[in-house]
Amino acid sequence: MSRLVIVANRVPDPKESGATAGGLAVAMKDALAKRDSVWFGWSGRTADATGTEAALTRHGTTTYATVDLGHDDYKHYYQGFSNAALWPVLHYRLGIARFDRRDFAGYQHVNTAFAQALAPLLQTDDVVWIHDFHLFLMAAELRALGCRQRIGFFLHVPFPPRAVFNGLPHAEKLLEALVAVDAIGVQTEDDAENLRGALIAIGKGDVAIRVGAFGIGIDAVGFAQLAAQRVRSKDVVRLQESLAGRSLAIGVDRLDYTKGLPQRIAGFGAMLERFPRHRGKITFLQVAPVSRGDVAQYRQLRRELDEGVGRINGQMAEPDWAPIRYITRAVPRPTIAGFMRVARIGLVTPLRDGMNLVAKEYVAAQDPADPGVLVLSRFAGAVGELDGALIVNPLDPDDIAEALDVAMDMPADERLDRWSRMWASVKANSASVWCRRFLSALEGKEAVADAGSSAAESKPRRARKKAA
Ligand code: ADQ
Repeated sequence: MSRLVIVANRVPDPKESGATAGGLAVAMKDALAKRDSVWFGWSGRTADATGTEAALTRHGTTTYATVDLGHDDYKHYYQGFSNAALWPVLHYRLGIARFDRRDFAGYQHVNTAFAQALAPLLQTDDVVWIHDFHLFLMAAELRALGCRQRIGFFLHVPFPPRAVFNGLPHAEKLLEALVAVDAIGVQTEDDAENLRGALIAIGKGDVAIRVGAFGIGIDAVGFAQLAAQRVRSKDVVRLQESLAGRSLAIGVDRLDYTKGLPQRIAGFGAMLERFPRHRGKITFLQVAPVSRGDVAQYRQLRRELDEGVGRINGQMAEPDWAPIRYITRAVPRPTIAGFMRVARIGLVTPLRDGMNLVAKEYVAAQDPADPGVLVLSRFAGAVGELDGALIVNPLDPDDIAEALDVAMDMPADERLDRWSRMWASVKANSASVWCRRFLSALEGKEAVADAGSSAAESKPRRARKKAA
């Protein structure tokens, strides 16, 4: 079997595996275990200049190949173009994006340097899978160095309509670089349509047909087991005792302006205002560790949340009850799984999200005998797979308030019915299924449009309709 070469901005810590690891490392676990592989990317450290020669360490069947980022590149490629320009634009937030030509130059420089460091490590029949928005240009840079391997690109975040994306200076350069990619994956059919539209508009219809929707999943069974085990752990028992019989609502996010946190806090406050019978009956725990704290928009968000939480707690709290508990420290993943299991309500209300794995993790964490209710944003990619959730507009605190009221009163049989549908879907679209589907398209075993998850899901649905 050919080697799999994964390229991502960050390389995971090889010591963190299985249930404790997060995100991409979990999603790639099966594929990595089965074949010889290389994981290439930034070491997480900065140096005087970005390295063009990777440091190698081997763990099991995987070689971890990392380069340091130069201080200037950290500023322009990472903080600048990736996080302050591309991230907001891809999340439909053109208005808060910040552009600087030096940032784009840094972005180009790092994509080139990464290609230079990776090219000498590649073998003829390797399959290269590049991840996410930091590395739009890298496939083209590899081709320029003569690399002929099959190259895939997966975008974990949304792709907005063309009119929004084109507001980004150099938008066309990013699209043109995708000519070098054999299979392009995005999370949902909407993202795929948007990206195809943008490519067709610049005369790249031949590239547009390489775009497919591959919704990412989680290690559903693994996360369910983790939650079931951790429910008896000291931290979870302590949390439960502190609730003194009250219901728990939980939110778990990186502290990011795409996650809709101020609106969620306002929605919780509106629920207590409009439905006062729930006062003193529910506690909302929001875990939101600071991320990208050195980017200006993130510092402002933090202040806004501190104020919002303070205001609601100040107005509503009783001597023996505070409505909101808000933690900006990191909480270990197994503990989060246990917290999710005891939470009657999972609040997942991003303003825009590629997929949102927290929604799926909340479903997986539930006790099948007494599952909780998921309140989910209509703008999360996960909404297409989780039709048992209470779907809300995350921009409307009153809509969130009404969903919370419904969730608080939902009878057990309805909770079970909604959860069972969602659990079946989360299990069926697991991380390993996602990985297999994308690799099957990338390795040319299936056309991209057929291998995509949305295509795979809609086929049986159409068939069922016909039979009926
Ligand atoms: P993220 O924006 O990071 O990911 P998400 O998918 O929700 O968003 O979470 C990734 C992981 O981080 C989850 O496994 C979650 O449990 C963990 N996590 C988040 N907050 C945490 C916290 N407070 N404490 C501990 N763990 C926490 C990007 C895209 C998403 C897309 C994913 C995967 O923005 O849309 O779903 O990639 O493709």
